[in-house]
Amino acid sequence: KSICVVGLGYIGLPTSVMFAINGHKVRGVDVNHRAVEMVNNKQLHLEENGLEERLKEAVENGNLHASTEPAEADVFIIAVPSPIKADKTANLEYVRKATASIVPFVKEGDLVILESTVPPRTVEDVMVPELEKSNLVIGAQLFISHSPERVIPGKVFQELVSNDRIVGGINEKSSLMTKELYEVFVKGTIHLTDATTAEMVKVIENTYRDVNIAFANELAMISEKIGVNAWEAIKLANYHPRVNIHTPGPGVGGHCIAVDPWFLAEIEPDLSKIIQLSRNTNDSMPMYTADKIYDFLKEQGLNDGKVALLGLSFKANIDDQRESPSLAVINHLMEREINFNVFDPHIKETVVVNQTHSLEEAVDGADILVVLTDHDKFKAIDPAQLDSLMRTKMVFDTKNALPLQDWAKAGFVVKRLGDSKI
Ligand code: SAJ
Repeated sequence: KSICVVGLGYIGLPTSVMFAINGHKVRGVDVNHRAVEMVNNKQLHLEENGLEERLKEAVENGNLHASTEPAEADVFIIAVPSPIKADKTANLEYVRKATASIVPFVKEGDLVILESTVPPRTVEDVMVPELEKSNLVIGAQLFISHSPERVIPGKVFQELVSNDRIVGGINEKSSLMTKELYEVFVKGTIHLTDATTAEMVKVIENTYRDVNIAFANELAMISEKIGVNAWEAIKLANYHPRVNIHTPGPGVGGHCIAVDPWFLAEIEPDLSKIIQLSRNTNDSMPMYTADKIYDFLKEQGLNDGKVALLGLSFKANIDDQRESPSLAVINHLMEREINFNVFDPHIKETVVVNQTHSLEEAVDGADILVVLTDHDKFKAIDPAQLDSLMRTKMVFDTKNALPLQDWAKAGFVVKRLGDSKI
C-alpha cells in the first residue's frame, strides 16, 4: 500500500519507518523543511532508541521518502501536535490543517487515520466536516478512524510492536481496514471500537496516570509532615494486589500527561473536578520543589546559596525537555533570585540560562545538588567526586534516584522529596 504520513515528529517518524521497513511505500510529510531534508539524508532530527538504524534501512530500501507536500496515497495517517492553548483548551488547528491538506489527494476507497491525541468527538466534529469537502461519501467511499499512539518515548520501537492498540472507526469497515494495516507490525491485540470511544480511551489512560501521580504527590507532602518516607510507604502499599500508586516528583512533564486531562476538563468543566484538581496539584510541584530548595539553603544559614540542578529533560534517559518540570523549577528559582547552574548530559544544545555542559562545572561552588530527573547517569555519580567542588555538601533528591545512605556516609546533608524519615 502507499501511505502518506502527515507529521514527522516523535510519533509520525517512527511510525513511517515501521511501515516502510515492513514493505509499504511511505511518503512522510512535514511543514518543517529541515526535518524533511534530514529524513531524506537519513539524519535524526529527534532522539529515539533504535531510530537511527531503522531510518537508514527505510530510506535505503527506497520505501521512505519525505516531502513538504502530501500526495495521492491509499492511506493517510495524521500524527501532528495537539497542544493546549494558554486557556487550557485544545488547539486543534494542526489537526484541522493537516486534514485539509490531504483533501485534494484523497480518492475513493482511501483510509484516513488520526494518531494524534485529541478531545473526544474531534474525528466526528473536526475531521469529518473537512473530509466531506472531498465530495466522497464518508463511510462508503472514504474511510476514517482514530488509532491513537500509546508509546512511551525511549521505548517507542518496542511499544509500537508489543502494545495492544485501540482502533475506533467512524464505521466498522473503517475499523477493519485500520486493523488490517497495523497488523503488519503490531504484535499486541488490536481492539476495535468507535472513533469517539477510542478518543476517550486514549485521553483517560493519560488522565488516570496524572490523577494517580497527583495522589502520590499529595502523599509525599503529607509524609513530610509526619515522619514517614512516602517512597517506602507507597512501595509497601503496592504489595497489595489491588493497589498501584505511582511515584511523586517535582512535577509532571511531557506533552501528553500534562495536557490530555485538560481535554476532558474542557468538555465538561463541572464534572471533572478530580481531574482538574490533580492537574493543578501536579502543576504546583515545581513551586513546591523550589520552596524546599529555598528552605534547605536557609536552614544552613545561606543567604547567597548556589544551587546545582541536575536534569532538564522531563523524564529519565531521554533528550526531550518539552513541558519539563525542571524549566518551571528554574523559573521559580529565578523569581526568588536564587543562583543556580543546570546540567543535563542528554541535552547537548543550550536551552536555558546558566546551563553547563559538565557535572563539574554545574556543582562548582554549589551549596546544594538537586536531582530533578532520574537519569541513569546521575544514579552513578560518586559523591566523593564532588567533595572538593561543592561549597556546602548538601543534596536534595526529588526522584528517589540516589543511594542517599552512601551520600550521607560521604558527609552530605541528605534530603529527599516526600521523606521526613531521612
Ligand atoms: N511521572 C511521575 N510519577 C510517575 C510517573 C511519571 O512524576 O509515577 C512524571 C514523569 O517524571 C514525567 C511525566 O510524569 O515528567 C510523564 O511521564 P510518563 O513516563 O508517565 O509518560 P509520557 O508522557 O512519556 O508518556 C505517556 C504514556 N502514557 C501512559 O503511560 C498512560 C505513553 O504510553 C503515551 O503514549 C504518551 O503519554 C502519549 O503520547 O500520550
